[in-house]
Amino acid sequence: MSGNHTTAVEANFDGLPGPTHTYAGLSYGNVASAANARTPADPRAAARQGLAKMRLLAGRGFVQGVLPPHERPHLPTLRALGFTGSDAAVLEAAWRAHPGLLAACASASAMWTANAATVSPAPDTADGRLHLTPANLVAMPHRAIEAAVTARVLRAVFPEGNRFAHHPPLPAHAAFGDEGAANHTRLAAAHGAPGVEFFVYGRTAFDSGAPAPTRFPARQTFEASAAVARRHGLIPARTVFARQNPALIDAGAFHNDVVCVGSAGTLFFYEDAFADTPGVLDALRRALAAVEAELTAIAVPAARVSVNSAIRSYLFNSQLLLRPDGGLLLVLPAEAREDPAVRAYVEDLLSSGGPIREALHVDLRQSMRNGGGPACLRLRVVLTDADRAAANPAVFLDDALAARLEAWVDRHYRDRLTIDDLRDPGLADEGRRALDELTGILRLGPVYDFQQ
Ligand code: SUG
Repeated sequence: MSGNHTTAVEANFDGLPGPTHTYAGLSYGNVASAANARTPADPRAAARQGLAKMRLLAGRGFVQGVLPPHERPHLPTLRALGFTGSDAAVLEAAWRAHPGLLAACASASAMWTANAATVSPAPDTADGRLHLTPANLVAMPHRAIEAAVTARVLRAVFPEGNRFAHHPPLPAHAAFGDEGAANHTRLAAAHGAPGVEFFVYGRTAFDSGAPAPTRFPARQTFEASAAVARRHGLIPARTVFARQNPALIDAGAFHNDVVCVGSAGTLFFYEDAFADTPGVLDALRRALAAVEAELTAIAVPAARVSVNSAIRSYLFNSQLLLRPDGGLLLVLPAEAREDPAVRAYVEDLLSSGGPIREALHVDLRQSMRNGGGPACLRLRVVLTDADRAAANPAVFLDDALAARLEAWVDRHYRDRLTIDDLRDPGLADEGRRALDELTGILRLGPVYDFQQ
């Protein structure tokens, strides 16, 4: 480990599933979202499962933050679409126009904070500040409406100034489609050491010759990834771009984090994750050599785990956390224990003598049924001691905050919701009351439209 680095921690900021968590089949190319479309959801259980994961990891000594749900149904979007009158009239007219339209404006999808932003920590940037770009999420209408409030929330957590630099979302066009940290991985000898930033994209907008998926959409473009790297002031020799294997996007890997996760010097991935996997590993090795770090590449062979098992079990959508003793902890969804091939692979992995030494399985079934595993629910933010001191202290989870949030969920959330319920104006009122109280608990200030 090189000596010339500051002390830093990796904080995981989990999104809290919101009171309108539903299964609306909104994400074409996300097989879980399609498979569970229109089945009833349990928003209270979704939020409790998310909080239980946060509590577990905070209890293990990992720095855990919490990010709030967004206001849903989002009446300002519905009004911008031309629906007028009282909230009840707007909701009813939107429902009649198309239930899917109302469902898109009511989705609790902001819970998947791996898509909230791309974050480049201080040791990687030219000006030594932590840079954030909220993702524009233009590929899906229900997600594109997240960016504005995400930007406000991130500013309320990381005050702009000499520690934190906020960029606006990229221009809202498919050529610059940006899905945030789900397609971004940071590798480094230690959290506080200079690192390598690894961007994975699904297609190029200005090079029609490059193979693209044929069945499902590639949400992230090279142009978006390159723009984020430029704005964040990343060092080119320590930045690697890779094209995702289009066949895997067509099999349901709608983000790179469905087939790959990395932490410290370890990259854990499906063997065919990239269009040119040997080339990607070479580029990562060279870039890591520039910061005196080494790559441990753990490729899971198709002969051990089929693509379908990988995607159904969400083996790779796990969190890879660096323990104080240098070992890595893999936080997997419970579904990974239920697939015999995946379960056997993980057992072998833990006894192989490699860097991944421990596995924890967590029940996130409510989120998983929409294609969101442990890794989707969290945004990683490497914070130096000075950054940590400058961040909003009220969003870091300890037992007291966890208990307060659990009680808040129990007070405000329903335990059953179908998309038919989304037109109930009472649900919109309940949501605003809950979020108003939450901004007080997390000391965020007025981040929602209804508070402006
Ligand atoms: O964007 N699902 C999300 C899941 C996001 C997972 N994030 C990461 N892989 N990092 C999506 O596809 C489904 C909502 C619905 O169908 O109701 C949804 O938006």
